[in-house]
Amino acid sequence: MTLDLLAIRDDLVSIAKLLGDTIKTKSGGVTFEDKKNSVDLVTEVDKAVEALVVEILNEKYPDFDFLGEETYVPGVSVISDRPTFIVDPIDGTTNFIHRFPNACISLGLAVNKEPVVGVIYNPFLEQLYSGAKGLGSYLNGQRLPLVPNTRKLTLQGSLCGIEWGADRDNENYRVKLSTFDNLAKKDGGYVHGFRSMGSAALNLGMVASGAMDSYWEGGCFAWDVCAGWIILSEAGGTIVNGNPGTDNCSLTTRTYLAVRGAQRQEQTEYIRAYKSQITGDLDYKH
Ligand code: 2AM
Ligand code: CA
Ligand code: CA
Ligand code: CA
Repeated sequence: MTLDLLAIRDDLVSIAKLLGDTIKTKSGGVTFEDKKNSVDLVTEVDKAVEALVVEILNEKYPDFDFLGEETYVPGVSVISDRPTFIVDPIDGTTNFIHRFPNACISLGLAVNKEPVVGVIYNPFLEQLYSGAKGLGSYLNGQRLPLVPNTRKLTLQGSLCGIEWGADRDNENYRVKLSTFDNLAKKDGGYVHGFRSMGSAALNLGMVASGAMDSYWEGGCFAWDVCAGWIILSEAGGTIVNGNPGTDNCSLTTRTYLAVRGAQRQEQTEYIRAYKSQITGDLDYKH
């Protein structure tokens, strides 16, 4: 089956804009419930937006599979080799609840379990990231990366995206904190700083644009990374397994290290240096 990736991308852009407006409209005084614990939150808007995405995509692409955060059934939902839309209706729900304007809808398409189209839209700041395999990636129509990669990519002096995650009472969290501590210190590389913006998808967009040099995360699901993955790779960036000693990653990986576009050798060295500071495996299971 040959897919028209450009047409699919444009359809996803229309959906993202339409439902992005819905997300923005409903952002005042929204009520939320706990999902897994008191910092893993979900709102009616997350669920309603996912239902609308399913309805629109089913109509236009009845033969494609679908995987979304709010309809995911652990142990039942799997990603097949068939064309599969992989959707996070709101990425950055905590931001959405707090009205911190860094939340988005993230719409991806994977074929043979590989991301091939991605659209990420932050309706609060009107940032639209899009990308399709072999066709480049864009932020509001501007080709990514936004500036040529003339600044050398090195761990020392880099700006690193991080998130705290919703699991804060286990070994993974201690690995995260001690790794941040290492990276902040001289022998670990003296990074310029850390940024924790609260949306995995938008973090990948920022690494794609060159606004951040890297983003390391444990606990991701396919819907957190599918769209951002293709946007990043079309911008010359790369994404690998974020555990020490393991580089290959797929949409079922839970821990990632994404780095911006740069010479291949610089990327390889950055990944090696970053991983040498990680103090253990972020052992998240599906
Ligand atoms: P969400 O808003 O769709 O739930 C914020 O820390 C970022 O991490 C968001 O992209 C959030 O997605 C995602 N996230 C949620 N739970 C997580 C977890 N347990 N581990 C890692 N990331 C998580
Ligand atoms: Ca969530
Ligand atoms: Ca998410
Ligand atoms: Ca979500």
